[in-house]
Amino acid sequence: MENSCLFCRIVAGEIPATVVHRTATTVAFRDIDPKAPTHVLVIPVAHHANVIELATDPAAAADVLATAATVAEIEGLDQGFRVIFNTGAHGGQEVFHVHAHVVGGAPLGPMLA
Ligand code: IU
Repeated sequence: MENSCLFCRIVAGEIPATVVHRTATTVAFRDIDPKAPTHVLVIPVAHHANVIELATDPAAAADVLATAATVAEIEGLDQGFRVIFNTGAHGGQEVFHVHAHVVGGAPLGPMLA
C-alpha cells in the first residue's frame, strides 16, 4: 500500500467508494464521475502505476480482467461494453494506480470521447 495513493486508500477502506465487487486481489467500484450508465473502475489490490507495470504481474493482470468480466455480468452488460486502460499523458491517465474502466449500458459509438 502507498499512503499517498488514492486508490490504495480506497482498497484499505480509508476513502469511501461504492464497491460493486471485491476479490482477494481486486476491487471494483463506481467511478465518481460516470461517463456512461455503467462506469466501474477495476483495480488490483497490489499497487501498479499503469498497465505497463501491471503486465509484469500476469496473475494480477488476469485477475483484473476476470473481475472486469464479472462486473459486466453483475451490471447486465449483455449488449456489450468497453474496457479501457488510460495510460500516461497522451492516454489521459489522471490516477497512477492502474485501473480498468468498464463502461457500458448504452451504445458507446466508435470511440469513447
Ligand atoms: P484516468 O483513467 O486516470 O483518467 O481515470 C481516473 C478516473 O478516476 C476518472 O474517471 C475519475 O472520475 C475517477 N475517480 C474516482 O472514481 N474517484 C476519485 O476519488 C477520483 C477519481 I480523484
